[in-house]
Amino acid sequence: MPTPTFRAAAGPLFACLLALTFPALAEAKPRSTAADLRVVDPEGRTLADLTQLTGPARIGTDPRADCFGPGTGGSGDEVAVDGTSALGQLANAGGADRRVRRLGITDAFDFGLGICRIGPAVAPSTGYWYLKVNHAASFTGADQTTVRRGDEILWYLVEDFNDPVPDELDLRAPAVAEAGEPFTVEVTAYDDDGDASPAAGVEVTGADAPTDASGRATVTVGARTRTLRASGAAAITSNGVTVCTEALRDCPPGYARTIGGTPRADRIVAGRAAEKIEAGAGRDRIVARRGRAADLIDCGAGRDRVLFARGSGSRLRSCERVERR
Ligand SMILES: [Ca+2]
Ligand SMILES: [Ca+2]
Repeated sequence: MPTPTFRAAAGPLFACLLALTFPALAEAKPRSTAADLRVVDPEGRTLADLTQLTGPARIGTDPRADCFGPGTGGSGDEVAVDGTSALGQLANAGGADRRVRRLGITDAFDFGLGICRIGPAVAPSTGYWYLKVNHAASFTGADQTTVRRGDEILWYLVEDFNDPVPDELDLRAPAVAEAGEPFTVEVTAYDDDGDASPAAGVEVTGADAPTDASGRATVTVGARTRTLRASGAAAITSNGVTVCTEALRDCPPGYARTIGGTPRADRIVAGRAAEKIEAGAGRDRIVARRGRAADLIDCGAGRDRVLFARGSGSRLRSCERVERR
């Protein structure tokens, strides 16, 4: 039986002891920050793939979360989760993506919270939720793994801890392409340590053949938009890249990426792509003035302020104060 989300005994326990012994070394004030989040189940289904702000959360532990063995279910008590942690990010993601809203967490262990369920995917007694930060395995529990701005967080449900951990696929593709015209995409495989290599022989949505030895494939998209992913046997399905085949100004607002806020006041800065922003409750401030792509901005409850580019075609909802520049 593995310890909750931990990969080895000495490393996490040591890290845990350090954290307990030297709390002053921990980052001072928790602050909301944006990082990428992806959750993939063993069938290769993507349960979440967005940019999600971190933030403090309270999670009800679940007596049925006993994937670590009989008697390891949660107490049913609510626990406070550090906002800068991977678990804090995950708990907030449920606001923007209902597929990962339900979490099965146990507080049966002294050294950290254990995770059995994310959305519909439940760890069997032989498996565990594998957590990677910037493509490398995390050796601390999810409630102790710090998420920093721009990090790439990946959760993958390993069904059998006796099997080698699959490589993670990472897809690079353009956000716009000519309809019916072939273009090149590139797939990288990251191992458990985060070491990168070209992903040869994997499938990519819309590709005429699997990737070559350099990890490249030729893809053609006929529809207005199509989400591409790379997948392969014994590999963790890649991030999705949605390609639009029209001029950027005619592409659907928010098609390229979702950014999820927290129920508190957030400062959300959109990039150049067409982003769908779900700010959530709280007094949010949203800055979306970069690029010409149209964003889809839901400011949510609370008195929110948005600054966006004139002529971008962005669509707004529940935004009380609007400035165009
Ligand atoms: Ca918010
Ligand atoms: Ca509002």
